[in-house]
Amino acid sequence: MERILIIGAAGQIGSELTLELRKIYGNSNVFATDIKDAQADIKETGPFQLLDVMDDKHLIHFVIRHKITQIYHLAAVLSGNAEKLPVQAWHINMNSLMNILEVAKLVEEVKKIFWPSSIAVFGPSTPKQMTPQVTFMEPTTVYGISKLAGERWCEYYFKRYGTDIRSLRYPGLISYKTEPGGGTTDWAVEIFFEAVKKGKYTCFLNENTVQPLMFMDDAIKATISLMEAERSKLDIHSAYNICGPCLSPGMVTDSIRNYIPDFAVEYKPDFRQQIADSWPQSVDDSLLRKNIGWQPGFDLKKITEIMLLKIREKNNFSK
Ligand code: AKB
Repeated sequence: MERILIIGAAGQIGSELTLELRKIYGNSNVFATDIKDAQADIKETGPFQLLDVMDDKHLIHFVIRHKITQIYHLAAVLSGNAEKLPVQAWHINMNSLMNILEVAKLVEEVKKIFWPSSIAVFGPSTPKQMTPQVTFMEPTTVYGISKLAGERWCEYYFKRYGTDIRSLRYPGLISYKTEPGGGTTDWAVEIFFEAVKKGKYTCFLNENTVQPLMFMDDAIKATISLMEAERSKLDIHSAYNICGPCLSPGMVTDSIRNYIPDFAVEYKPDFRQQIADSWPQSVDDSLLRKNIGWQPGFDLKKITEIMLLKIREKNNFSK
């Protein structure tokens, strides 16, 4: 029987992944934790506890006490926020991962770990279109450097200690349940919320900046499939490329205008423009497709319909 620990259960991915994992493994077997309070559905459907992944002693006690067999470590300082406090962001992103890797090494019952990487591992010298799985990686952001170092550490623990760590280089994730905070792809969520709430949006990237994105349901499906895949089928023990639709703010604006014709968008690029310009515009995820049969199910049209509908429901807007 699996007993799963989620770190970062109140965040954008955790708030949805926790509920999906509870459906599969049973509510009482999925332990949601975060350093902040979680949404009511997370607390009402199963165990929730405040836990700081930086506190290694508390972490290892928690894992032993609850007989944890799998850990999903989702907590991180994202790209935009990390540039504001680089040393602190490095400390949090790296030391939290090292704490998890050490727990997995020391506690025999822990069999598998999921830790997200990101398209931020790539940099200006990386080919921008259909970025290959293995390529130049010279990230210029502290978040990207921490994710790339994290990938190397994951592979190191796999080779040296046999630790079973699985990871995806997530693109920007689009979701309506919990908004992201401090990333360079946050516009792809904000734009839908502002369209519904205000009918206008000021975008921090320029109109034609294309970024690899993905709808949250696809990200959750890929994550669980990767974790359930037979280890012998996996060629990668650092992190797999993964990609959904590749979109610019202009393309998303046009799609929203099919439903809200007078939606007004202004472009005021800030420091995140330079980060976006250093990242890929599309990513080759053929190895993940081959290894676990991955395929995205949501294109821009579907994403727009669902986002607008769900945000209206959430805000009790009838328009
Ligand atoms: C960010 O923008 O920092 C994240 C990411 C692509 O990892 N959404």
